[in-house]
Amino acid sequence: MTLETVSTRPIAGQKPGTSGLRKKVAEFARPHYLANFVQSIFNALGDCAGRSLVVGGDGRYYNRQALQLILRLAAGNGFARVLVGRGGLLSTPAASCVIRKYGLDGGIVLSASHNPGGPDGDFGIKFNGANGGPASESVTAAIHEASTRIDHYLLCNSPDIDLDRSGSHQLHNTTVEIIDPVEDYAELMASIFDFPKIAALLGHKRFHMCYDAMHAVTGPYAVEILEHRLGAPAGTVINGRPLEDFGGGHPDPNLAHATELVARMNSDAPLAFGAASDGDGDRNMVLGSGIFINPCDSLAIMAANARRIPAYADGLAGVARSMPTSRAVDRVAAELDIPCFETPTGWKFFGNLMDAGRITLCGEESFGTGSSHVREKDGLWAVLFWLNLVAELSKPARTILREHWQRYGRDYFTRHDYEALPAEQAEEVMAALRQQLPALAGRSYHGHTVHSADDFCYSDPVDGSVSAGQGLRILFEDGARIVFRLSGTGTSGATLRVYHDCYQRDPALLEQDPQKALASLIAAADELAGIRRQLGRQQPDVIT
Ligand code: G16
Repeated sequence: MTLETVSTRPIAGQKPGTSGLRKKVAEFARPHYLANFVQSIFNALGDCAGRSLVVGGDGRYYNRQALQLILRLAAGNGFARVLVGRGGLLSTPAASCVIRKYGLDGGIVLSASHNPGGPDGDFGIKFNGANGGPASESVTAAIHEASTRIDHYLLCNSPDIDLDRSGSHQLHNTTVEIIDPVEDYAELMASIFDFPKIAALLGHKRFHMCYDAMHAVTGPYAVEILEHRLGAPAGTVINGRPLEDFGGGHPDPNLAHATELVARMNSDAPLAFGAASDGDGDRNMVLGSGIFINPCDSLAIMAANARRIPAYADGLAGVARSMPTSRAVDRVAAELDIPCFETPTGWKFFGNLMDAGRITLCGEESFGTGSSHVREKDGLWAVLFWLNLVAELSKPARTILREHWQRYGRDYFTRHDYEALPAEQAEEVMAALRQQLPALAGRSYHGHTVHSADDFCYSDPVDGSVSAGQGLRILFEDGARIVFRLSGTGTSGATLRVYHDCYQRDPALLEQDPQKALASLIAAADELAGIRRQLGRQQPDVIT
C-alpha cells in the first residue's frame, strides 16, 4: 500500500450551507470534487496524524463509493483510527453518539438529509467535531477557505474494503473498524427512556402505531428498537429497508411526502400514533390519531413534560429554538422559569449552549427536536420521547396536544416554501424587503400593524461570535410574526421560506386549520414581499 500525493486545483462553490455541502450527485462525482472537499476538511483540522474519526451515511446513491474514497484519504492523511458503520450506514444522531461515546476527534456524515437521492438526486457531506455536533461557522469557513487554496490531496492506494462485514482492516497506518451502526445508539436510547413502560404500551392490544422509515437510514434502527427491543408487532416499521434512491420517494417526513403513513393514519382502522423520519434520521414527524403535531408544539410539549422521562427527571437547564420556530416553547420556559434561547436556523448553533450546560432540549420548525444526549437533532429519540409520554400519562398523543393548547394557548404556525426560484430574483426580493425594514413600523397589512422589523443577528452567549443576516423578522402589534429567509440546504436555484405564526388564547378557537387561522398573515406576507407580483408564484410549492 503506497501513499500518493495527487495534484489538484480549487473547485468553485465548495461552501458549506446550513448543514454541510449539498450538491447534485453528478457534481460530487466530478473528478477530484469529493477528494478536494475532504482534503479541505482535513487541512482545516491541521495535523491529522494519530487522530480518530467516524464515517457513515444515509445509504443514498454514491454513499459507498464516497466512503471508500474517504477511507483512502483518511489513511493518506495519517488518521490512526476510523470507525465505519456496517453497510456504510450511520444515521446522523448515531454518528454523533459514536463520536461522543468513543471520544473520537470528529466524524464525516454523508447525507443530503431529506433531499431526494439516486443518480439524478442529491448528495451531501458534513463534518462534525469532537463534541459530536455539526462544525461551527468558524470551522465551516475554514474548510471553505482551504478549498479555495487546495493544490493536492493525500491518498493511500489501497483496495476497496468490505463494508458489509464487521471487523478490522489496516490501511497503511490507519485501522479501519467496521462497527454495528445500531448497537451504540440503541443502548443510548435505552438509557434515556423507560423501555419497560414503552414496551407495555406497544404490547397493549388497543394501541396500534406505525413508523415510516421512508426507505432511508432509520429502518434498521427502528426495527431493532421498536420491534426487537420494545416488542412492537413486526410490520410496525414500514419502508424499513434503506434504498439508494429511497424507493423513488422524497425522504422528508411531512404530510406531503410520508404518504403511506398518512394513508394508514386515515384508514378504516385508524392508528393511535404515527411517526416518520428523514433520509439521515435526524428529523421526525409525529402524528396523533387524526392530528398532526407541529414540530414547534412538539418541542413545547416535550419541555413541559420532560420531568416525566427518566433522563430528564431532574428538570431542564434551559431550552432553545431556532428563530423561525414558533414561540410555543418560550411560554413553557417562562412557566418553568428556565432560560430560553433564540438561535439562527441550523443545528450547529445549539452546540455551544449544550456544551456549556445552558440548555437540555432544543428544536426547530423544520421537523427537528433533540437534547443534549447527542449534538444532533434526533428523529427516533423524538418518537421514543412521545411514546414514553403517552405511556406515562396514559393519554393519547392527540389529548396531550389539546390539553397543552388549553393550558398554554396555541401558537398557530405554518411555513410556505417557494422552491427552485432563480437565485438572483430571490436575492432581489430579499434585498428589497431588507431595505423596507426601517420604514415598516406603524404600517398595517391585512389588519396587522407592524410593531418592529429587523434582520436577525445572533450573538452566541458562549463564545461571543456574531452571525448576522439570519432572516428578516416582521413583528406585529398583535403578537403575530412573519419571517422571510432563503434556505441554505437546496441544490437547485433558491428556495424562499416564509414562516407565519400567531398566538391564540381563546379556548373556543384552538382547533382551527392553521391555514385559515393564519390567512390574513399569509396575505400580509404576500403583500410585503410581493411574492405573487414579483416572483410570479400563485402558491407555495410546499406548505408545512
Ligand atoms: C438542516 C439543518 C437544520 C435546518 C434545516 C433547514 O436540516 O440542520 O438546522 O433547520 O436544514 O435549513 P434551511 O431552511 O436553510 O434549508 P437537515 O435535516 O436538512 O440536515
